[in-house]
Amino acid sequence: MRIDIINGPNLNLLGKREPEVYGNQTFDSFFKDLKNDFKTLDLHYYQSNHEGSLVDHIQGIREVSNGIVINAGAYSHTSVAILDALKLISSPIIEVHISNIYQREKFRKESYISSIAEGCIIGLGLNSYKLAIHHLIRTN
Ligand code: CA2
Repeated sequence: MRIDIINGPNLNLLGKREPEVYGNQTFDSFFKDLKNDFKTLDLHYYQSNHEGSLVDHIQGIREVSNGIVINAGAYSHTSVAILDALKLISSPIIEVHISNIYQREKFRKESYISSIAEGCIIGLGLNSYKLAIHHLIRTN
């Protein structure tokens, strides 16, 4: 089973800035832990700060991915282009956020991606990703 984790802008800074909001583990270190926890999965990770690159990546994995875990970062709240790319995916999509976007500024409370996600896991730190993967394994 192939699962693709996709992170949007600024998530490359995880563990390096704002630890009070986003924790102190880098995503690279977390991804190593994930690969160890889910040894039987074909787990892939992609991060970009660029909207078009994220769209290209989503199009590229369309026919090979069995499940997508996406944190589009700030693009969650703005990007119709990423929404449209995700709409072309037939495998399940889980939206995740590290912080609880409902406890933050008003502009973070809406996500374009939520409308097409099978489910959303929000505010549980990096554990949001792990729970999403557990769900994909159990249900698909
Ligand atoms: O809580 C989340 O996962 C967010 O998707 C993170 C985005 C934010 O724009 C969303 O509203 C909620 C921002 C990611 C910024 O990541 C940083 C990580 C470390 C230091 C600075 C920024």
